[in-house]
Amino acid sequence: MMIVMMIGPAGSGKSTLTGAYARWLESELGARVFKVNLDPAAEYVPYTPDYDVRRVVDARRVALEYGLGPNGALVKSMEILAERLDEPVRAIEDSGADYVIVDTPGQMEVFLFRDVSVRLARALEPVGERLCSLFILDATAVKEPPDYAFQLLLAVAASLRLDLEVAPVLNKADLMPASLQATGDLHSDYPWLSKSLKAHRSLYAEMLHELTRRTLFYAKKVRVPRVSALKGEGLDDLHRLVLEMQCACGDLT
Ligand SMILES: Nc1nc2c(ncn2[C@@H]2O[C@H](COP(=O)(O)OP(=O)(O)OP(=O)(O)O)[C@@H](O)[C@H]2O)c(=O)[nH]1
Ligand SMILES: [Mg+2]
Repeated sequence: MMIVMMIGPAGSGKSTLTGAYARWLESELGARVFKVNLDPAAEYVPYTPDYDVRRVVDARRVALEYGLGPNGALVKSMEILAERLDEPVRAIEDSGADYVIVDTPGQMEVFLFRDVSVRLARALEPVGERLCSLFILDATAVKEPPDYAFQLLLAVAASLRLDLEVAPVLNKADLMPASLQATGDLHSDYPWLSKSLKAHRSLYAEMLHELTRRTLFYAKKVRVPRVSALKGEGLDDLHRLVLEMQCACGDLT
């Protein structure tokens, strides 16, 4: 069983890609795929989850019960989920699927940079033959170099925080003009990103420039697949990357 965790900024396409990649695995490989929705605040999920965390904790009910706003309710929901992780873990274990795709909450910082994600990663590690994570980058952010640099930094931070193999994926490639030279790999993007951040002339861009330069030390060089979850394009390339992560050969270039 291969477990793939989809993480990434709000709206980058985690849920759309979960559905698209699952359909691709089923139709191209005849694989048995188990789809997990771990977002307690999801109003709409563009696939039919085989396990839905909203059965255990629903952010809307939590908001009413504890008198919280939407963000406070999500934080509380994550605290509740952290104590009940055995339920999704057991469902995944029992599924007997070839591939498990775990779609995580849109409020990435509440999930990723809190204890719950690390606990989940450690609980899932012994379940599958291999656990890896895809960091979904939103290609439309490339138009604003500081926003794009920030996403690349988050991808590296996520990998270190989870202590997992986390590979970036550039999604929404269908919206990316061919002239934009972004690859999604910090090492390859650094030369043009550095120039663009310098030209931006803001303290924010200056800080990001300094951080990206230093983060190169922690970032692995990766060949990043360009996909369109919406159009179902680039999924064969994405799958090759997942297989490379599975064989743990350590070279994702
Ligand atoms: N053009 C285009 N739109 C996409 C693509 N992938 C996702 N979208 C759109 O982007 C929006 C957000 O997609 P979601 O899949 O909900 O993103 P998410 O990361 O799960 O969002 P949250 O869970 O709310 O953080 C939706 O309107 C999708 O239709 C893509 O490859 N191309
Ligand atoms: Mg989502």
